[in-house]
Amino acid sequence: MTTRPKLLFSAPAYWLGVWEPALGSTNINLVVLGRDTYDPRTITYALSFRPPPGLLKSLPNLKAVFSLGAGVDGFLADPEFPKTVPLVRFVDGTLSREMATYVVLHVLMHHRNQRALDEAQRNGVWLQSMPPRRVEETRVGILGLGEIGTLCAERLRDLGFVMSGWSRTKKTVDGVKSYAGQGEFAAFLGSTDILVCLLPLTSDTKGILNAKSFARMPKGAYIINAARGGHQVEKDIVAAIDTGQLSGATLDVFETEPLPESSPLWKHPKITMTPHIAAISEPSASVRMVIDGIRKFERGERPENVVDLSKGY
Ligand code: NDP
Ligand code: OXD
Repeated sequence: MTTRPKLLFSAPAYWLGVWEPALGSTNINLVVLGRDTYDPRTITYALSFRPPPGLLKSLPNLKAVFSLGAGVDGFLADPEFPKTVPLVRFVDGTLSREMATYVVLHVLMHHRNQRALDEAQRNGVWLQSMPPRRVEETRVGILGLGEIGTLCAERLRDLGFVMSGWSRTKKTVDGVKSYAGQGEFAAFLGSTDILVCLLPLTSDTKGILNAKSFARMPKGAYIINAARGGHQVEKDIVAAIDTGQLSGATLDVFETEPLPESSPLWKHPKITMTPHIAAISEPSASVRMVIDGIRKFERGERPENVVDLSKGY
């Protein structure tokens, strides 16, 4: 008799409304952390976003771990993460498209001076002295030309922006200039008016949005961070805006989430913030990924999007 795969679910409870019925029609047994009692030895798969540290190590027969999100830093932050167990991250067209919508919106809000126009409207001012710059004269640089960064670059390129991207390895994306590695980082920043961070958070990328990086950008550059709060040094962002080195920032992610009440970012007139909602994984797509992944592992195959732990993404 073959044993049924047992999936430990450690995620927000509101997701269960989708997961329970979907898994009910499969042979996968769902065990909900905090709700169900379980013998750790019986768990063969786990699903989470930021698992409690030590949880995964306590499951000796784990065959694989699935991430509810694209970023897996929440798993790798656990010093006891079992490094021999495959970790599968969420890659999906819906997620990339939602991210692209967010990025295009915030690039255009800045590029078209929309915030100043809104304020002028509220003050009853007919503000014609602030025509938008031309897209052909505005350079947008994407940090991280992966699944999400590439789609964002293509969408912005199609709007006419001058596009470039920075990644570890060189890329060939039509109409997007590729910069790669530390050696080309300064040149990339120097030719970027609007910088969009879509990197994974790793030891190499931590704190990359800092005073030194801003100083390499043209005066008045703008930044958008929709990746992870660990990429940004918030005090450096505020200082760079206050000196005019940066003209502003849109931040979806923060060093501490939820953003503490005491943070100066809440009320800063040149900072737009959103509460880590640039894109939310579509539950039914992630259910499909997990069912398909478990079937593959059970057949001795390897699904796509297994994280390379030596790179950390
Ligand atoms: P990918 O792994 O597909 O792409 C990552 C990109 O970053 C690759 O191009 C990679 O280069 C590049 N990169 C990684 N490390 C370095 C480095 N040290 N130097 C230069 N380039 C580097 O990831 P995704 O596009 O799927 O996701 C990106 C991130 O977006 C996630 O990790 C997550 O943090 C964030 N995210 C945020 C969401 C939100 O709601 N705010 C929602 C979804 C994702 P190479 O290609 O050469 O390997
Ligand atoms: C992700 C996220 O990584 O939502 O997918 O942040």
